[in-house]
Amino acid sequence: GLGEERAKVDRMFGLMDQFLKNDPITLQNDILRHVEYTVARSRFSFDDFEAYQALAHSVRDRLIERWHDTQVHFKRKDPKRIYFLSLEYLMGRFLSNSVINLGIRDQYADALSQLGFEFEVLAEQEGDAALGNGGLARLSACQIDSLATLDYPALGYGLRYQYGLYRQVILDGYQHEQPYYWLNFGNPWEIERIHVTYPVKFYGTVEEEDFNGGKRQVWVPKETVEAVAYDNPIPGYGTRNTITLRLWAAKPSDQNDMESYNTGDYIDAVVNRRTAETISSILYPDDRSHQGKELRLKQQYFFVSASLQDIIRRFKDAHSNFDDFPEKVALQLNDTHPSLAIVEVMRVLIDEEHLSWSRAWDIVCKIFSFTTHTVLPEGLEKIPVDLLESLLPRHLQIIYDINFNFIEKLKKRIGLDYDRLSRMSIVEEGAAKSIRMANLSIVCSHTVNGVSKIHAELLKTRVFKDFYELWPHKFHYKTNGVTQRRWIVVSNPSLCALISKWLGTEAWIRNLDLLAGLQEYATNADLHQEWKMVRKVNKMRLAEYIETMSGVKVSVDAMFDVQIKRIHEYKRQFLNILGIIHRYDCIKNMEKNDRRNVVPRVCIIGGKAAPGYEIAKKIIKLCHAVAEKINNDPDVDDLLKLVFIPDYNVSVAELVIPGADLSQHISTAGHEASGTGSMKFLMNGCLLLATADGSTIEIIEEIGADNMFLFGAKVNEVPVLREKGPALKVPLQFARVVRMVRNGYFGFEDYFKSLCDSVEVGNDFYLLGSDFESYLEAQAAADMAFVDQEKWTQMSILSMAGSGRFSSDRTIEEYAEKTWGIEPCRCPF
Ligand code: Z16
Repeated sequence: GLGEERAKVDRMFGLMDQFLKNDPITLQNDILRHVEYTVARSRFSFDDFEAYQALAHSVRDRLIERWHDTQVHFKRKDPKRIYFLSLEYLMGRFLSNSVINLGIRDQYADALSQLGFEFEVLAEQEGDAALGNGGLARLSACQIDSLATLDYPALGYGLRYQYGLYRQVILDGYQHEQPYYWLNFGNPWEIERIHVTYPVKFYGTVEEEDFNGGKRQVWVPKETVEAVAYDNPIPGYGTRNTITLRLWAAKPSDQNDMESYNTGDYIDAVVNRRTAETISSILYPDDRSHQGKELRLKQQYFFVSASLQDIIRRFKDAHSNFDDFPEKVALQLNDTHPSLAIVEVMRVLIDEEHLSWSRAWDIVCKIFSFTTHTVLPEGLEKIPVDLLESLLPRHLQIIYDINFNFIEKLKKRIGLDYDRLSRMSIVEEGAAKSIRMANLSIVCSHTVNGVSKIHAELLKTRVFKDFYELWPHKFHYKTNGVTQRRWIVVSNPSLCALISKWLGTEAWIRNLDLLAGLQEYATNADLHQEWKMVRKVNKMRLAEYIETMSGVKVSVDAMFDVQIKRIHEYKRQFLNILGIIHRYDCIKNMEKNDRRNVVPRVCIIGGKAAPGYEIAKKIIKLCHAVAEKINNDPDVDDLLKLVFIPDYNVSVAELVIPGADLSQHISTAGHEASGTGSMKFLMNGCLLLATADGSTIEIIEEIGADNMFLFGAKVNEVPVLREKGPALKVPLQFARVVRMVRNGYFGFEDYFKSLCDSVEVGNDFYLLGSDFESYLEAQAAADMAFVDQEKWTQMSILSMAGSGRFSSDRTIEEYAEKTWGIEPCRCPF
């Protein structure tokens, strides 16, 4: 019986130690064994990539061991679990992060060097796991790392796209997208679970059926696709806990086509089966526009249905009463992308588990929490009703019922204010009826979180004002954070060593607040010297990369000024480029003698544009056109360089961020929900040039405005400025640099016309013109500070020392305590 089983597991736990040893000899044997038997190359002859593969498999074995122990432990303790639902994860490379979190990086490095290999070189063989677009997806990855490190009983669910985010290739300065078929060379970091599969159904009709003397609705689906689990073990740092990131892949199901086989249509039937796989094959590359495509809706439901079957199966293994569900299960919706989960839980509880509507609704209202990542209305997802009706007819009915109940209750609270009722309705009426996924998520979640303080303010006063007034208790925020394991320990090993040396401990890797201990050394001459050394080495590495990627030679004595993030009008890369043009123009118009006073700069821009986002693509082209002119102008020489780094992704970020002196976060105030890039730069001692937007506002509170270069209109000034329209004051210098672009100074004047139009007075929605003067002032202040290297170094140290609050560990602890109600569950040993 159960008791016996328990006793057996207890006995095994007692006996268990690590099976796998980590001394250099064992590791060498292990790697060579994998070369020969896993990679199937001769152990006397293999190249760097094959060495990487063998090394990865050796690490994988160690991950699996701890992962098994953690799963057994969770199962025995049966704690309340957090299920993190996200359609996107930007994990980047696994190797370095894994060995560091496992605590065996140095052992591997030793073992490899005795075999004649360098760990770093092999680590670079790995391609990024790029199953997401931008900040939202990288946030999921950072949070997963924190969930593992803090011992939370967590499981992340996602989709195993075969095509990750496209590879950006630049031809003649234009962006081209190439498919990124990342599984080409195998993926040692996942474990295919051929027995963990669930059928996912689509289409069909809803029929009425007799039931218990009454009637009930049943869904008769028409198509079935099989979901197969791929588990990615996620090791925590400084703990044995290793949690699961479970990604679903779509496979054809045998339930569909029995009939066609019988009718002799064998070939067509087999060809048709393959279309099932397209569901999980491609990541949508738009980070916020939603086109209402059927395939996207299929992906969302496929994801939701498989994850919930898995969650409910796990619950039922140990429990028989669904009233206990909220004590064991918390579901986190990462944006609205997985919000069909709400409807699916209702459907399963009512139609399959035969709970009453009100019991099911009670449960739903206790388990979901929702985090939103935007303030832009175009970022809010809507699903066309006719799409839902054909793909998921029963779900549409349930949404209507939820909405009906909601609106009836609402009428009792607010009366017949039809404007407000229609704004708050889950269903948007109109020519093309649609479902507002944000409204659905708010109505059915117990908590709605924003991602920074200002973001939550905007949600409460603008975007979701109506809902806030109805349910003020639901609205909260958890300021985003990033993991210091990847963004310092993995990506900046020399800074990591320096911090540990000066703090006299490595404890900051699990408790980032300890960085504040460096504040007292901010003017220490020895620290300054070591600090500058570390920074210089990182800049040299970046300079080398720039030269190989773009052929441009840059001086490491120049200020490295970086803006890397998705290309968006609201992020204002165009403002950055216009500032660079202004700088160029000034240098050109200067007396030769005065040029000695110019602070040399290397301006670095990188980022992807959504394939259909015309203006964003023009910004990329402009960057190249301007770079071409500046970089080849002998008048300018080393005083100014501009480089575009192609194919920006997680591993490029790991290389660029440690080498940056200054980074730009210059969104129009009120548009960046949080921004997480700034936190990574801060941790690496890079100074920020920024607007008071998103989490920058909280960064100011931590490190002080004196240690940053702030500029631009404030959140509350933006609507006032927009109000002014054509009467808005714009500096002459701005008109001048825009005119240079417009008149073909950099060529391609026809192509750049619409870009220039977008910032003309009266049309300048993102207020580039009205912020320009103050932007130039902030840039001048940065130049001034850079000249005084002691001052700069002090600001740099204080930036890093003040970054403790922006660890995702802090974010996750807040979620765990305030939103999810979960506790750590630490695997023994
Ligand atoms: C995304 O990356 C974000 C918002 C959104 O609606 C869609 C995508 Cl793909 C970003 C925000 O723009 C950024 O401010 C924030 O830091 C990030 O999500 C994580 O919360």
